[in-house]
Amino acid sequence: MSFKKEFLWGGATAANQIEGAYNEDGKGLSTADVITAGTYETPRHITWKNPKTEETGYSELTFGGTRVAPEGAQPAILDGEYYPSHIASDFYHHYKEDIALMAEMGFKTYRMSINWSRIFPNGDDTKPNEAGLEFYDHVFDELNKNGIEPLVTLSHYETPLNLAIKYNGWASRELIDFYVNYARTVFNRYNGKVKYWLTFNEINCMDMMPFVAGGLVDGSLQNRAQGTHNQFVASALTVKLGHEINPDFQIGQMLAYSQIYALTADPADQLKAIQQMDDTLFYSDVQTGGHYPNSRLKMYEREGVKLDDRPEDYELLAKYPADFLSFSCYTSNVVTTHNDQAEDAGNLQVGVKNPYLKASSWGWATDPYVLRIALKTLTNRYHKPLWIVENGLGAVDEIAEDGKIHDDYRIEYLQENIKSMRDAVTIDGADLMGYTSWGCIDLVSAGTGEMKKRYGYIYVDRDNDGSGTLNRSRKDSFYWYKKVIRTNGEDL
Ligand code: BGP
Repeated sequence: MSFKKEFLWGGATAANQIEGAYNEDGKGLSTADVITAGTYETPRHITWKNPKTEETGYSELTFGGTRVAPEGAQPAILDGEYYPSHIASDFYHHYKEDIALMAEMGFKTYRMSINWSRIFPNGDDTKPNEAGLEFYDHVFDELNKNGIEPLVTLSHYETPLNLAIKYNGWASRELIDFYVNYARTVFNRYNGKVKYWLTFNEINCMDMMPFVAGGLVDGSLQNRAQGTHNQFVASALTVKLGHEINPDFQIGQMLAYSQIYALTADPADQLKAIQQMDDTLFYSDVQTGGHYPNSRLKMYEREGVKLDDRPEDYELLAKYPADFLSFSCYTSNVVTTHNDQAEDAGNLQVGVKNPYLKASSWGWATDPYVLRIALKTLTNRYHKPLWIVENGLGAVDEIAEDGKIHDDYRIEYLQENIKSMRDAVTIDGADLMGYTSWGCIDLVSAGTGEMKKRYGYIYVDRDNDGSGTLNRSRKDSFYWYKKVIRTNGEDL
């Protein structure tokens, strides 16, 4: 037997990419709701409206320490542009049907996020929005009825927009209290319904997408460093709080893991690869060990970054590490100092083309060893239980003449990746809690805002421009994954 009996097989999504219903039942706007082109970039402007005076306006997104919108104004959607998150896959109205399909596949767990802006529409409200809380009651009840254990991300690119506009997002220490208050509200409300939690999705992504991941209107290095520090502290406080509310809660940290290889044996390339891995692992180093590595402190010193920190921050970090370390991992990347030998990988991630690997249409290389290497690296460095909470292939799916989707390319990717993960467990002894592949139901891509970059076992009839019936159907990979779960990963 390769995987433990209670291994948690399932799939993963995020509220802003699947739910839709962006302004229903009292929900406020989140950072994701104002991304039109669906890129990680900060939008050019934010629109606002004063509910009392009806005055509306646009504000250029530059944040000079003052409010972007006038006092009393609220973020608002004013024009007719297309925002992918607004309807997305409409899980908000299809959740029963979707959970039934997950149950049919045999899911043991479902990773989802609570949309912070559904619970606290402005982020700094004194009272939560009851209708938002009720929606997740229904979702968790439905999951529990179907024997599916929820794994809930508290923050997955859903920072209330008001917090971005008013406080420059996570650059402000005030966000720590708002977030912990939100965590307290949902921990108390769903105590008994949810056991597994994640504090911040891909905590290391603030550098790449400061607005979406950190609510930073001004994403300078200083603000990104401070935003990250504030999220570390908020995460530790949340672990402390969660265990006080229910000692059985399992609260994890979450890292975007991409393996970096050196293109050549030139030590300069090797050093570059090590340095980039250190940049990624800095986040889990702090969240696990409680202190900043010297190389990071030196970099801050060189760049003139000054953290607004307190001695008690570090006590908290050391005392309340997460219970487990979860991570996303899709691909690997290559770096080199030899520009003449480098061929652009053509993807969102840093890097150079790997001559040994084939890549997806979006340039993400399929690496049959990456999960094993990731699990080995994280095990050796942290000795913690691990959970792969995102992995998968984004691809264009065509409907064949028989009306079905024959996604053998997806099955092939997943077979290679699950084999690699199985080797990490059986050969290297990684302590792996579960595997939730990304986008088990087709959803909006975070990187491009497209629907056509699909990851799902379940097809959703919706196109890039927002057309489509939203009907669900089973792809070939649906039946394949069902078999994988039934045999606990033995029959791939
Ligand atoms: C991760 C995010 C997810 C998801 C995934 C795939 O970074 O946590 O939200 O979207 O990447 O990326 P993309 O949607 O760009 O294909």
